[in-house]
Amino acid sequence: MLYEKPDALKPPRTDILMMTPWFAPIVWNGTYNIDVLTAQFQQRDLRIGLTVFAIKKYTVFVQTFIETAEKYFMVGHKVTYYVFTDRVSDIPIMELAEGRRLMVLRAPTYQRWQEVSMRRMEILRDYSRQRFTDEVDYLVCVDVDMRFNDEVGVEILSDRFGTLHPGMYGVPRKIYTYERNPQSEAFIPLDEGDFYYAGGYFGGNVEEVYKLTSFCHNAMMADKAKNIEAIWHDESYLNKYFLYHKPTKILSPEYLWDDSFGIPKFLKRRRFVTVPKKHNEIRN
Ligand code: UD2
Repeated sequence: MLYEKPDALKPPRTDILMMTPWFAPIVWNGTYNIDVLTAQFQQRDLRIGLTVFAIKKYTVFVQTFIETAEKYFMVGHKVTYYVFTDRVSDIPIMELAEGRRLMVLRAPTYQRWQEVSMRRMEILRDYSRQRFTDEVDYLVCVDVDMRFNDEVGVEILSDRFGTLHPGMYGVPRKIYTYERNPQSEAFIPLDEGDFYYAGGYFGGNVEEVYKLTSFCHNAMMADKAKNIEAIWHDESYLNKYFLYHKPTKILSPEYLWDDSFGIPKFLKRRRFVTVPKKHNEIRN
């Protein structure tokens, strides 16, 4: 394979942080060679699971989600879509490319949207123990009210990865909307924290996703027993987990963008973007 050699004295980009202080790469366009990475991953013949939850009215997002994933997500690799839903008959039957399959799995309905969002951790934990482990090597766990808009490939995969929140990549630590109640299991003091990670995009190998989701679910249950719910629900517990179990790779906001934030200069690609929704209508 022919490609330009890396230069030890010339970083490919200087406008963004490419590496954390604990040596986890931050994935930005222009910092990696997808052909080299793909060749490495193909040698390992890896299988990737993409999980989403479409509970109640959120089933409306599934078609666009999968259609755009077929175009951009891990093209050429073995992909299983796991769609968790309480409305199985609402999930469209869709034609998928070779090597890709769709599993529609039943999930409970919770009344409050916050509960729906948080309980994803419990369900992912259970499936990581019982099923995912036999079927896939890596899991990518995302929100459903999203569409792929550009390529997302094996550059994202790592043992344990999180994504920089599109609204908080450049702000001081004290602005991070971590849970600040010391009684909560999600509590992070003002002088701690690396990044603010988005609840809507994390993953890793099945064992690591099991540990992450297990921690988050247990922490939520411990808080529930104390009548506490963290400020940003599952996202708050995820941030707590990543503080003490640092991601081995971090995805830049290219991988989770919201066009209402505009398009800053450093953002060369918008690979996965939110689909605008009317919160009150869709959540109730
Ligand atoms: C943010 C996070 C989300 C979660 C939430 C917690 C991003 C992009 N999103 O999203 O991951 O941490 O904050 O407050 O970082 N859902 C249903 N049916 C419902 C309600 C929710 O299926 O009735 C599922 C669905 O997969 C949805 C997800 O839960 O994508 C998160 O809910 P949301 O998108 O309404 O929450 P949002 O936008 O505040």
